[in-house]
Amino acid sequence: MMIKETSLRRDPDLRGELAFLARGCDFVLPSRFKKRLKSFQQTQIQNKPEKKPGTPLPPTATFPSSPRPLSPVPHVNNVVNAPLSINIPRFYFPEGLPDACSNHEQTLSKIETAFMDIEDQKADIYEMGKIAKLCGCPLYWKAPMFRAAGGERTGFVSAQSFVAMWRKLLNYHHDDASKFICLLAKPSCNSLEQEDFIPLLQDVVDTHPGLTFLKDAPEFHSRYITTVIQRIFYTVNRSWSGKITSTEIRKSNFLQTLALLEEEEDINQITDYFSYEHFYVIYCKFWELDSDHDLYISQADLSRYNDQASSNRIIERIFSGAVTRGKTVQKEGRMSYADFVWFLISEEDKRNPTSIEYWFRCMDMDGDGVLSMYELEYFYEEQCERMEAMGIEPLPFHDLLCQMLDLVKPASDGKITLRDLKRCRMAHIFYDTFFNLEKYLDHEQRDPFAVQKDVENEGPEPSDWDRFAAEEYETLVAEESAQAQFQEGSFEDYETEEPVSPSEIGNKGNKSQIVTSSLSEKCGKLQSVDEE
Ligand SMILES: [Ca+2]
Ligand SMILES: [Ca+2]
Repeated sequence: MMIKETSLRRDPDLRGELAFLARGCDFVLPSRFKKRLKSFQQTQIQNKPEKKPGTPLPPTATFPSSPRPLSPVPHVNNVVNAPLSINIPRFYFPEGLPDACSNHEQTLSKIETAFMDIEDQKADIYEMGKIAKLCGCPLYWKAPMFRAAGGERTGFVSAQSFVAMWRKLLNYHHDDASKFICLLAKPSCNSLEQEDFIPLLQDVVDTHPGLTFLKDAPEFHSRYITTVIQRIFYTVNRSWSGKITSTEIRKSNFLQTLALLEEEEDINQITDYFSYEHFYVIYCKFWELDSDHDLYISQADLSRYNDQASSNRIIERIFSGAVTRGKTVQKEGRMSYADFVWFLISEEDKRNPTSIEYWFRCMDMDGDGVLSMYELEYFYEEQCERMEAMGIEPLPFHDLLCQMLDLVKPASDGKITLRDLKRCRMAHIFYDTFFNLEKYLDHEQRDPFAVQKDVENEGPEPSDWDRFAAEEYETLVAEESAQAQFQEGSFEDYETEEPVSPSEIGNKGNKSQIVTSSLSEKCGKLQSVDEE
């Protein structure tokens, strides 16, 4: 307890200012949001034109514009069973299912009419919001649409260039995921890299009502954007390739969540990807470790996380480049803020599929795709040493191994695979046993039946990450108000019981100037994180 308090006081200024920015948003339990998202997704599905999987699809000939070949099946069967192959309808639509019912020309003429109402028929980024809605797209597609129509170069988009761009897009891209990739990706690319999200997210920062308080703190824009990009890739890029495909977008909830942004004014209710509170927690955790504030942390810095709960051996593995993109970590022995986002979510939510993969990569030291006994023993050794130092008698490795094999029930004897760990739904307990002593001892003290119950109760429950972020946020804000009370005098207003609404910040005269100028001071020294 003592240690935590001192570490939190290390940089009270930034902590205080960040908290100040974040306050004023009503705290909402993630479970409530989950329910909301679910009902929203259901209405989205209901609103979409019916696409029954059983309904025979129109023959390809109806869509001469499609550049994609037919499914390979007819070619394979050509010789052996030609008549049958003719009857197989096309079923592979990488650009989405073409929708014969929608009248593109009607939409395009509506867009042209809308441009007539705009001065000089030139739409700026704000007018583009209306155009996006006319196109049947979520509001926050406006920045990518604006860019795709060449608006970045001239500062506006003409009816002609927009209609030409949109007509071409409609011809080749039939569902939201395919259209979205086409709008954001670099020319002739069919997947999205991290930087492709920047214009969209900058527009969210600039125009979302839940982030207006960030207007006076441009230094924080890139931190927030970096965080959101990492969270998007963490969740959506299931292949770890660094490139998000339309299939990955379709399988994720990203587009639904993005659409939800225009309905929900409180960004903190959108706990997936966008929550400012989640950003705040991640950034504060990093700030605590990054003592010289150059936005990189060393192996020694990272090992201080959560009172040295993680073993040195696992931290060494993280720094060996097992789970990080690019060569910064390996070459210079330092971890960037972006990499820290992955670490933190993985550490605090070991049930998440990406987290299971993250730790598997760390523990699989020889990279053969299985965790062998010698790898388990290597990590358990350090746990034993630590327990002995604390006066706890550790379980002999052999007994522990029996326990773990019983927990994971690997398909093949003595070899634990990624699939085994995902299937057993106990990966969090397995991993903590090998490299997080604090959490291992916690699990040990819990009733094993309670653990089982946890697993059975899965469903609308918030994830371990959502729970962690919510608890940490409350702690951080409570500490910040205690700090504010301590620093009375020039900060009198901070003592009010009610959290200050971010919208009020702009009207606070001198005090807001203190906050933003001191914030700028802190940030001026830091380099932009999104340059990596
Ligand atoms: Ca540093
Ligand atoms: Ca191995």
